Amino acid sequence: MSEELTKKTEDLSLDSKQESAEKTVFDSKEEFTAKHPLNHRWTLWYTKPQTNKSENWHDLLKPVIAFSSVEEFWGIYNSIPSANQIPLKSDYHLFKEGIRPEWEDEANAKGGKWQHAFLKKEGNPIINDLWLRGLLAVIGETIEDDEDEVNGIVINVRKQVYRIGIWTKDCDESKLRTVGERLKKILQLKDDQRVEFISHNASNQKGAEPQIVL
Ligand code: MGP
Repeated sequence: MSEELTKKTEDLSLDSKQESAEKTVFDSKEEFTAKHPLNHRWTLWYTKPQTNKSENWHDLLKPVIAFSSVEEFWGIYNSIPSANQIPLKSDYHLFKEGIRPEWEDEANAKGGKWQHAFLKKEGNPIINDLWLRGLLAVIGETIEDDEDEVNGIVINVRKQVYRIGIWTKDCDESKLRTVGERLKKILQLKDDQRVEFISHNASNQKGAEPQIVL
């Protein structure tokens, strides 16, 4: 029995000379340093909480770093504070390079956002995992088909909620449904939990109602 086990263990050896062993990036110096490019280059932004009333939105929002490969993404993700570690009233935004995470940017001006707010009092959402799932769906571009509708993703950390939103280029319902449906899956929402779409035009007005609810 133990001989058989030893044989099986040998067969599983990571020795790169063995035909049967699966090759990994560790087998080659060149592949070890290879980077896997993303379709787009992305910029991570951070909005810090206001510490005095004279600071406006533009003073608080800053780009942190840009990246264009899977490896750079993981390097950055693993070295920044996670979503549940950043202070209340702060946000992370991940947007295609060249698009500022603001309503005013021309790529956002005619668009809006799909979002879901996780109420903290309704339980402790696995927010770091859900945010990571959102980031991966955006940079891997699995959140949509070929529409190129998605500009970025945002998490707002607030006293009572974590809010995750996908910002889109347009408000055209036919193009947006897929993104909304996928966001619902990515955030692992139950049937009775909703994602809401609200145009940026409307989010500027207090008490505005969402245009689409899924
Ligand atoms: P918010 O953080 O998106 O909403 O916007 P929240 O969390 O519901 O707000 P809070 O009031 O409960 O904290 C908060 C405020 O930030 C808005 O009322 C605007 O003053 C400012 N703001 C937010 N965004 C996304 C923008 C933007 O794109 N452009 C500008 N100019 N201001 C913004």
